[in-house]
Amino acid sequence: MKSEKITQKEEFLLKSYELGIIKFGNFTLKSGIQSPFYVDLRPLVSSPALLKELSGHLIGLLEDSHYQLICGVPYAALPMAAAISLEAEIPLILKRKEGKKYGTKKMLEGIFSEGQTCVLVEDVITSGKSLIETIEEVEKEGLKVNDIVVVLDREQGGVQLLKEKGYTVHTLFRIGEVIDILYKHDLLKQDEVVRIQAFIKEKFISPDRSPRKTYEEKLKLQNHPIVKKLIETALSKESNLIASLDVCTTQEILDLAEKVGDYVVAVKLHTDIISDFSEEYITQLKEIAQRKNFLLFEDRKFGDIGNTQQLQFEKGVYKISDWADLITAHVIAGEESLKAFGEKVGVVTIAEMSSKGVLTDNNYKSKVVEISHRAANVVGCVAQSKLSSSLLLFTPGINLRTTGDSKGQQFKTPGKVFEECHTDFIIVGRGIYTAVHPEKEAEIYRKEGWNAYLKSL
Ligand code: S5P
Repeated sequence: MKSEKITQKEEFLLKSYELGIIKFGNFTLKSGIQSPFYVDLRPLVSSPALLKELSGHLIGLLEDSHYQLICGVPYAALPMAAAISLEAEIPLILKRKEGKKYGTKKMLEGIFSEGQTCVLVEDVITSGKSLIETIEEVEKEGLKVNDIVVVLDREQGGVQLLKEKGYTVHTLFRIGEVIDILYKHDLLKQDEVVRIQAFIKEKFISPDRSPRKTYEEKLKLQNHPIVKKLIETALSKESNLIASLDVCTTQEILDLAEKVGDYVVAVKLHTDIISDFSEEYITQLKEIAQRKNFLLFEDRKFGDIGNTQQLQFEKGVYKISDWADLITAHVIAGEESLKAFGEKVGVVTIAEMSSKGVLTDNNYKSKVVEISHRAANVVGCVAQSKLSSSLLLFTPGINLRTTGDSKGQQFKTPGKVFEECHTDFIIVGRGIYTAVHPEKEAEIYRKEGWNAYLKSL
């Protein structure tokens, strides 16, 4: 041993280590990531003495916190939460992993009342995603969550994510600390320590540093016909450019569509800014779209209850459902509101906006993404940061010549969004339609976007 002083916490770790709670070697995690260590705290239930000791340590971490209830994240943390409850004499509530399909359909079991404060117990935190799900379900029942107590932090960004959301996270051990203790007690060799530390450093706050998926791979992840058409167009034109033609007369739109049509996969429109809309214009636009092989994307940003959205989509002057291949929609009115659009059109949800001071924070974005995964008609999201790879990411706020406007818009370059966010499609408005030669500028953006995509692979 390299030092004589041994704390109670260290002693606890060494005894737990003997139970096999952490193993070193090469492990493939559930996420597909190769890890040099594997942590499983479940063997602790086989030692009542250690479980009791653990609850003492965890209660110690919560010394300055106020809580009226304890809840464990299923399943591994359930016995830990129970042990804390017995030791601290504070009632436990049980969270189900799946809702009951009969009877009360409750997600939480036990006696509690709205407004009570509940501390959450987790065994290991990695990305923090399963904790966030549990917090949401507990908060949905009217309980308040301020503190979370975690036995082991794998140091992959989960604690930071929760802190950003305003929660206080108390961790008994960080993985780096565990490595240090085991090394100090000659249970790990130096080369293993170096390898593990490099892994921790590499994975920190980048749980999804996996390489981006190619358009061909993305094609296989979704079977919506619009995705197929969009990606096939992208591949055949070597373009990921969507031109946003935010001009106010039909003639300007038709002229621009002729000029930029060869370089884009879609033309995005705000039909409600057009002063002379007509069915004839739609017929002409559709003809250009077919001839030049691009899709029509109506950026209506629907944001009402399902019934109203359906009327806005199908009726009125614009009859969007008759001609749009893609539409944008907020999910502010909840998942079911998306049913208004049927399954023919490709819905792109607004998960995160490009302008300054947006209210679409990480929490909002993650809920939109979750819903978008489930909704059959959603093909992707508008966002400014990475999404899961099974959804297409559309990124507006792109400009090669300026960084913003006077009304809050913030611009990035195609290179930046492909590198940082693994964007699939860039949306360019003023960068193209205000140019002296929109067709030349469209070709520049097409090339920039395609090269940025290739570079990001
Ligand atoms: O977050 C967003 C979402 C969208 S769809 N930020 C955006 O700018 N948009 C749209 O993209 C916006 O309504 C406009 O039509 C286009 C960007 O235009 P630009 O002129 O700022 O490039």
